[in-house]
This record gives sequence, C-alpha cells and structure tokens, in this order.
Amino acid sequence: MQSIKYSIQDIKERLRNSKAVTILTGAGISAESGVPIFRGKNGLWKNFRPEDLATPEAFKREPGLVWEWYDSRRQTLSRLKPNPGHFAIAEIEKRVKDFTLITQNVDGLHQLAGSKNIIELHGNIWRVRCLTCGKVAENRDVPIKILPFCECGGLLRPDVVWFGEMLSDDNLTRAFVASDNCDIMFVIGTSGVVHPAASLALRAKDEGASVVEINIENTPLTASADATFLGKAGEILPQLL
Ligand code: BJW
Ligand code: ZN
Repeated sequence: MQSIKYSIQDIKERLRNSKAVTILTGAGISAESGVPIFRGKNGLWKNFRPEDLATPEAFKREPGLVWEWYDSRRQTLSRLKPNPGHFAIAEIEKRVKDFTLITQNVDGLHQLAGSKNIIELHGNIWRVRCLTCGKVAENRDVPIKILPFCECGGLLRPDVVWFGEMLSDDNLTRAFVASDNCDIMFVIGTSGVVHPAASLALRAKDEGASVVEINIENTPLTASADATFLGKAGEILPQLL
C-alpha cells in the first residue's frame, strides 16, 4: 500500500501544513459503497456501450432506453450509503481553511457524508433538466416515470454531462481555480482518462501542488503524481486523519 517515495505519515504532515487542499474524486471512491465503476473488468462499460447510453445522440435516438438505464442506476443508488472514504473527505474539509472537493461522480454520496464545498463536474443523477425550457429540478422518484416530462410539456433528461457535451463554465472555472491554487491535491479513485477532469491533476502539478493519488491500481496520472498509494480509498483515507 505504501508509495515508493512517501509514507502515509509524510502525507499527513504535508496535509497538516497545507492551507489549500483540493480533492478530485472518481467512481472508485464510491466502489466500496457498492456503486459500480465505469471501466475495468466489472465496469459498467463492460456490458453497455457509452455511445448507446451516455451521449446526447443516444438520448435523441432512444430516450426511453437511456432513461431505463438511469432509472436502474437510481434504484441501485437509492439503497446505498457513503463509506469511510466519503466520511474521511468530509472530515478533512472541516479541518482545512480552504477546501474544495471536485467530483466526477453523479451519485450524491459526498453530500450524504457531509461534504459541503463540492463541484459536481459531471452533474447529478438526482436532478432532471428540461430540454425545452432548461429548468433544472431535483427528482428523487424511484422508480422514475419513463419518459418523464416537464410541466411545460418538454422532455426531461438526467442533469448529467455526457460525452461530447461541455461541462458547465461555472463549474469548470471553479475547478481550475481550486486546482491552480491548492498546496496539495488528492486524486482518488479515477482512471484519469476522461477530460477535462483528468487534466485538473496535471494543472495542479504544473502550478506547484503536491499530487497524491489513491487508487487500487496505477493510472495514466501515476507518472505525474508525487505519491501513489495503491489500495482501497475507504481504507487509506481514514489513515490521513
Ligand atoms: C478504486 C477503488 C477503490 C476502484 N478505491 N480506487 C482530451 C483528450 C481526449 C479526449 C478528450 C479530451 N478532452 C475531451 C475529450 C472527449 C471526452 C473524453 O474525455 N474522452 C476520453 C474518454 C477519450 N470528454 C468529454 O466529452 C467531456 N466533454 C468535453 O470535453 O466537452 C468539450 C469537448 C466536446 C467534444 C469534443 C471535445 C471536447 C465530457 C465528459 C463526460 C463524462 N461523462 C461520464 C458519464 C456521466 C453521467 C453518468 O454517470 O451517467 O462521466 S462517462 C464516466 O467517466 C463518468 C465519470 O465521471 C467519468 C470518469 O470515470 P471515473 O470516475 O474515472 O471512473 P472509472 O470507472 O473510469 O475509474 C474508476 C477508478 O477507480 C479506476 O481507476 C479503479 O482502479 C479505481 N477504483 N475501486 C480506490 N475501492
Ligand atoms: Zn420545461
């Protein structure tokens, strides 16, 4: 589990001396809660093609199919709870003056664990957006009606970011600021292949932050990280407290 150059004690010390801390999370942080990840041998993309389910073209072609997939994920999620990794991140936030959590996850588990300053780069599965009037609303129906419609008559879609779609300008700007100005960035449970999320770790590094990765395996970001701890986020993160 120990990284080659640094021990957990070294990182704890660095964390204590950091004024600004940014954490970037991906699906791996929620894996121990039972949320399926996307890539790898048990990943969602093993059985489903992203082009069929996670693009605006797919939704235009077959909104019912896309909604069925999101409904089934919402049903699974509604039964799941945050794990010690989520709780450790919420605890770090309480101890640090300038803290930002950037998550690629849409599951809302960080909020349930008590995290406050969160940027949801890829949206939230518990919100819907109207294709006609643009209204965004929370929707926690489980199951959700397929197809759901807005009061204006427009078709509702999940308020998430699909491949080929722009991330919200506001979220991206806030994420750039948090990445460019932190003393230390933790990159946790992401395969580091989806951009622009993955490039945030490289920005932090370029601006002089220490980058600490926590993942069960090496990723394309490992080469740029100052330290990589190989192991489960829910087991490693509590050791930083
Ligand atoms: C554990 C663990 C444990 C397991 N503890 N760890 C530059 C280069 C190339 C391509 C592009 C580029 N810039 C943009 C692109 C195009 C594209 C992209 O990145 N493509 C690449 C995949 C090739 N990006 C986009 O389209 C983005 N939009 C954009 O850039 O707009 C401008 C633009 C438009 C058109 C062309 C060019 C530019 C939008 C990306 C949206 C991603 N959407 C999804 C779905 C969200 C909604 C939903 O959930 O349904 O977001 S796809 C999916 O991937 C989801 C995730 O947030 C995202 C990242 O996945 P993540 O979180 O890393 O999960 P996994 O499964 O990949 O990894 C899990 C990791 O956890 C693994 O490493 C495990 O080892 C680890 N792990 N258990 C610790 N217990
Ligand atoms: Zn509407």
